[in-house]
Order: sequence, then C-alpha cells, then structure tokens
Amino acid sequence: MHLDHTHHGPSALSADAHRPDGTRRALRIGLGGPVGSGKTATVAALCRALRDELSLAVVTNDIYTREDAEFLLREAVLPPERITAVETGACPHTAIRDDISANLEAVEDLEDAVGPLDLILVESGGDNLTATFSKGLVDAQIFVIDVAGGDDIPRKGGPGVTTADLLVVNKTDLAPYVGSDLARMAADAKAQRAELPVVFQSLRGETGAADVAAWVRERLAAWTA
Ligand SMILES: Nc1nc2c(ncn2[C@@H]2O[C@H](COP(=O)(O)OP(=O)(O)O)[C@@H](O)[C@H]2O)c(=O)[nH]1
Ligand SMILES: [Mg+2]
Repeated sequence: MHLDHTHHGPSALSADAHRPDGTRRALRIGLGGPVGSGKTATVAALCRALRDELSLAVVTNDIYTREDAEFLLREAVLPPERITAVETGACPHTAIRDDISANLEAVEDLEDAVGPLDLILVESGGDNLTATFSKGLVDAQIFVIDVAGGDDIPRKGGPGVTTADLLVVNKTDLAPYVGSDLARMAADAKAQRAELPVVFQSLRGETGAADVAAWVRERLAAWTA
C-alpha cells in the first residue's frame, strides 16, 4: 500500500473506540523512534510474548520498502495475514501524524480481515527524535531509543522521549561496549518524564521484551475495562 501524499479531508475512519457494527475495536499501540533502535525487534518479541493469549496484528511503515514486514514474515512471528506494510515515501512522520489515512485504512482492513482483534501494533518508519503518532491513529505510544545512540539522548528530550506513554531504552547489553552510562540515562529520563514509565531492556537477554509486554497487558486491561 502506498501513502498518497495529497491531503484528504477528515477520514471516514475515526479514532472512535467502536467499529461500525458496535463491537469494540482493537487497542492500537504505536512504536516510534530512531532508525535501528530496535522497534521491529521489539514488535517481534511482543508478538512472540503475546500471540498465545491475545488476538493481534501488526502494521509496519517503511520509507521505500516492505523490509520490516518482510522480516516479521520471515520470522513467522504471526500468520502472514496479520502483518501489513504501509510504504510511506519520503516522509515517515507524515504517515503517522499528519496524513494518517493509509495507516487508518491498514488497521481497519486488518480488523475486517482477521478480527476481532485485541491489539494492533503500528511501527513507524525509522525517523528522528521528533516523530510522534497522531492520537487519531494510536491509543498509546512507545518510543524506542537505544544505548548505542548516545547516552545523552534522554537528556536532550524531544517529544518522543518526554511524552511517549512508555520510553524503552533498548540494547542495554551494548552499554559496556559503547561507554553508555545507564544510571545517567535513567536519571535523565526520569527528569524529562516525571512519572511516565521507562523500561531498560536487552532483546539479547533472557527476559527480552517481558517488561514491555507487561505494560501492554496493563494498557489492554484498562482499554477493555
Ligand atoms: N545487541 C542488541 N541488538 C539489538 C537489540 N535489539 C535490536 N537489536 C538489533 O539492532 C538492529 C536494528 O533493530 P531493528 O529492530 O531493525 O530496528 P528498527 O529500525 O528500530 O526497527 C538489528 O540488527 C537488531 O537485531 C538488543 O537489545 N541488543
Ligand atoms: Mg523497523
């Protein structure tokens, strides 16, 4: 699916919590963050952790390719009909923030095709530190950074780091090799985010994405309550 860069009026699809037939739609969680921080790897780990207990699907946003979706398909983290790719063209932030129609269509089509669904994960195309999701597209967002991107990223802030519902600091296994100070990153993140949660994780470690999966379960419990 290609993103049409011309702007349309308000989409017929909406952020309403119910589908046209009155059933509750899936909780939509966005994953944003810089290229290479571990968004796709986190999506894969979440699928493995949650697929036996939830009905879920994934939308990936790639700039020019379907590489993230193809990785998830190759890894068989979900049946193929539960993974959709949106090609965003040159501006990945537009597709998740300004003209969200292609992404809304993708999530609605997934619910029609394989629903009812409990959860849809939407991965943004790799972008910089400023990309955030429209609240019309997702109900909650996770911002993924990694320790190799520099331990000053939490201190520098930006909307993803400061306002995301969950901040994930990934690749903690690499901290000793790149000289990142995890305690400093934790203190800086706390200063930027006050009470908003932060998870430090290594997908190379034994617990993988367990903490993020637990956070998703909490959000889902609140959504369905
Ligand atoms: N060492 C290490 N590598 C990781 C971790 N998480 C992801 N990676 C690797 O980092 C690279 C980029 O990950 P990817 O999920 O594609 O990043 P994305 O661009 O944010 O989607 C891949 O080679 C992953 O295998 C981690 O926790 N530790
Ligand atoms: Mg990716």
